[in-house]
Amino acid sequence: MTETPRTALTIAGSDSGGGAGIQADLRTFFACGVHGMTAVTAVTVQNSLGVHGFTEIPVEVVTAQMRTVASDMGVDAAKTGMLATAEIIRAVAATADEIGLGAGGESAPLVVDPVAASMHGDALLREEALEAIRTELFPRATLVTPNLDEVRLLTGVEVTDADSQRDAADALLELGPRWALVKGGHLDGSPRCVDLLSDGTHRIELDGPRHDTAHTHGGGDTLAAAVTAFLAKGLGVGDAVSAGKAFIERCVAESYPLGGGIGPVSPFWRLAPEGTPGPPAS
Ligand code: PXL
Repeated sequence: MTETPRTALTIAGSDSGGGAGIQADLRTFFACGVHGMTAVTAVTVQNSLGVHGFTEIPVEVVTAQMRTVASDMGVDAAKTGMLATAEIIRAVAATADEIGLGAGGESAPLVVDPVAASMHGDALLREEALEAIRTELFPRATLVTPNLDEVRLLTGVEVTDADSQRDAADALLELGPRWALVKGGHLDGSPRCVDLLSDGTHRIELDGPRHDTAHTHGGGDTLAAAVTAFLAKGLGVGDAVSAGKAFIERCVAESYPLGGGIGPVSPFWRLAPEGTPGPPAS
């Protein structure tokens, strides 16, 4: 018998292709050494070429998953990903308060990754649900981690440079989260990827290399999940985001082609630094 590890809960959608959503979160939690638990919100039908559709899980089943793991196993940190509908968002927010997640609850940090669409541009959120993310979820978040498209949808700020990145962080913080991370990875033309983490008082610039790869499926989920894992292990937000950024950089550098479209980022390196044993895949 060994010691019980820290626990992390992801409240998110399933990606049948295994590279994003719940599947990315679980493999990241595992690679970062925490026990992963899930509240599935929706099941997508997708492969590397795109999302063919999704079905949401009945709202009472989503909240029951949250309550059931929290009451028995405990949650050291949680994250939200694809939440699909305003009804699910409202129920997740209320249940987060009830089980002690995020600012409205008592103790466990809550990372909100406001997933709106896949990399192919396929919607993962019903249109009326954006407002519920703003009003129900953001005020409860310890940290929000939108990509630049989600920043624009949520705040109207178009991030094109360092100044607008700061404006975006301020606009996100006005919606109520304790911290906002504005990622710079998608700023075209820059050889570096400078992310901005702010709580309104502290502005921390996180600088890293930008890897040119087409295979970045699940990148946002993997970063948010790694930060959640490090928060579960007891790091503060600044340290957890720095550790998460170091983790995702390597996952992007080691992403792989799979199928005919966008392949996933990969946490394999963390488990088998010398290369995965066994015969090559093809
Ligand atoms: O990467 C965002 C994301 C989150 N959750 C699910 C997804 C995707 C992207 O495709 O499918 C279920």
